[in-house]
Amino acid sequence: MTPQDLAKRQAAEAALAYIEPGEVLGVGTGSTVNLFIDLLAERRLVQDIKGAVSSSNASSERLKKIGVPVLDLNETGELSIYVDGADETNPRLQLIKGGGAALTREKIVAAASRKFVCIADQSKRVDVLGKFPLPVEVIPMAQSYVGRQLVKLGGKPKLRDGVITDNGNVIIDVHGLSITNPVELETQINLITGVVCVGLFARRPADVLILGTPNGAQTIL
Ligand code: ABF
Repeated sequence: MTPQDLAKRQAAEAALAYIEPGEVLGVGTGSTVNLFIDLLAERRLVQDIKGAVSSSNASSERLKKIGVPVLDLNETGELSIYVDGADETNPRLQLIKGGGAALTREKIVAAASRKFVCIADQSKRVDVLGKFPLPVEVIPMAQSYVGRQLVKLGGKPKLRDGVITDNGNVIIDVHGLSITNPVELETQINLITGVVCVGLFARRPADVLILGTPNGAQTIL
């Protein structure tokens, strides 16, 4: 395992403590979450959870493989916790997410969860969001129009080649941003016609951040 993978596993392991037995779990997407899912099986915790609401087809498949029932958010109602990764986090636990193209369902499940536990290796920690290109999910017919509006907001938009999301849309990655007011920018991009979802989790940041290092994990509230 590389030091970064070790750090991710440390964060994933620390997140196990937040599982509430008998509850439905919200489960995100990405390699850190994959380690979390694998640990559910390794530590024989599958029987402790009633089921999971997943943020992507990839995570759904991985959960089914270890015997966790994948449930429909419309049937479960509010969830106790949502465990997911991030591409960047600032000191206020505001995140950039969407590197895995699952941002829309991730944001939906996070919104429907009482506690969002973000698990990430320490390399994701930044002072100012934006070095990681900001993912925006867009209705295909609007990609050029949305691109022009993102330029007006100071970004350098680039269509993510060869990617269609689980919802059938495209992703525009916005480069060159230094996001000093994440809530304002999230609102501005949300208002652009044709935008489905922006990968800024600032209006609803993480409630707990578990930052993994190769030697352990630091929990930030
Ligand atoms: C997911 O976690 C995405 O929003 C984000 O891109 C990803 C981070 O990936 P990894 O855990 O593989 O670093 O929720």
